[in-house]
Amino acid sequence: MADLFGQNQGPEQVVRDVYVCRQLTSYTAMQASVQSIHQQAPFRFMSTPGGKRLRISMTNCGEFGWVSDAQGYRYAPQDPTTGQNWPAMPADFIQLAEQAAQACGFDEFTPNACLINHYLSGRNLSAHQDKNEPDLSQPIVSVSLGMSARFQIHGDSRQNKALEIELYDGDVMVWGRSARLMYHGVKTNHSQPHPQLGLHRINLTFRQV
Ligand code: MD3
Ligand code: FE
Repeated sequence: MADLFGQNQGPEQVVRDVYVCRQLTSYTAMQASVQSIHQQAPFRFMSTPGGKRLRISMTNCGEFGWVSDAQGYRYAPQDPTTGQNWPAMPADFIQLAEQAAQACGFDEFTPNACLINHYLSGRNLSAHQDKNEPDLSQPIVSVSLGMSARFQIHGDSRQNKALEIELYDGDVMVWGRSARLMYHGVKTNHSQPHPQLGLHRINLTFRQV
């Protein structure tokens, strides 16, 4: 869409194959869709295969959702807490994800899974790789909403010193190709409150699975 970057500088490459598009959207713009998903499939704390409760609550929309339990990590068409299909991916989500991917040089991206994470201030996501997706030639698109957070990009080992980038409401990250399997994490302990969401952060990650 012609106006997508009209008010905006366009994508900035932070490291090879990792892009940030600042202020591409906002919680205000995405709020209705987020709330509708939350009504159908509430945020919940999933458990790791080892039985630990995750510190960040999650839900999903789209054809498949990311699920973690005693059986392991996987993408599943149904919400295990309701037995229902995950809520459909809203049109504004799809449009945002595809346009951000295209602007960063990923033309073929059509997400069919969207994992939605909810953070309270002080909750962190420890360094990990996203490798449950079958086609690693496809990027992931991440949309930050609400309070700010510090992203940590460790590269090919979680032992590496992280490159840090602060993300604010409406910032969109796209990564793929050589960066697709990089270790990454999120810290929220120094976050700035958001005018509407306060010390809450919601992150959408769009994936093709
Ligand atoms: C990988 N979520 O759900 S993606 C996840 O803020 C997850 O909730 C993050 O990691 C969150 O699996 C958003 C973060 C991300 C950002 C930059 C990267 C992953 C990256 C750069 C390279 C590789
Ligand atoms: Fe991740």
